[in-house]
Amino acid sequence: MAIELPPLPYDAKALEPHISANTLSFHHGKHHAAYVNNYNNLTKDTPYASKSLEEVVKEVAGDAAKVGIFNNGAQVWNHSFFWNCLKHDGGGKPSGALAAKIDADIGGFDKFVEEFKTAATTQFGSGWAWLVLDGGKLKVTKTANADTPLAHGQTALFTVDVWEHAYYLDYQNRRPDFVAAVLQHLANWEFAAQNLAKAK
Ligand code: MN3
Repeated sequence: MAIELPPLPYDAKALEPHISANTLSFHHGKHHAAYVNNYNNLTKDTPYASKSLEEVVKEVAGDAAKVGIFNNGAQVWNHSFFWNCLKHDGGGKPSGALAAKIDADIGGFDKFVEEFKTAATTQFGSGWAWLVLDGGKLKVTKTANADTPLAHGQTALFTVDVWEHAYYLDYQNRRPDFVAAVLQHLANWEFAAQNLAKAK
C-alpha cells in the first residue's frame, strides 16, 4: 500500500516569521512530497509495499543495494517527525519529566542548547540534529543526509532539519540563526515529552 504525504500539523503561516509559509510550501509540498513519491515508486510491487515505513527503513538500513529506498523512506519519516517538533509560540524550556531527564543526562537545558547548536552547525553539508534516547539516556546527535535514529536503535525525541532547503529562503547561509530561532520560538517540547513518555 502506498504511503501518503501527511498534512502539516498547522497552517503554513503558523511558524512565521521564523519559518515562512514560502519555505514550508516548498519544504513540505515539494521536498517532502518528492520523497513520498520516490519511496512509493521504489517499493511498488515489492514486499516492502506491504510493510510499515518504520519497518522498511530499519530493514534496508546499511544495505548498499537498497540505498534509494532507505534515503527516500528515511527522509519521509524524518520530515513527518520534524513537522511535529515545531509549533506556533513554541520554544523556551521544556518542563516536567523531559526537563528532569535533560538535567540528569546532559547536565541542564543550557548545556543541551549548546550541544544541540554545535551538532546542528557542525553537520557538514546536509543532515539533521537530534535529541535521542539511546540505551535509556538522552543524547544529542547529528546524522548526515537521510540518516535517522531509527537506523541506530535510538528513539528520536526532537530534531531540526539542517539541509539548506530547510532555511535558505529565510536565512540564506545563516544556519546558526535558523537553529537558534527554532529553539527559541518554535520547539514543540510537549511533542518531545510525549516521545520520551512513550519510550519508557
Ligand atoms: Mn528537509
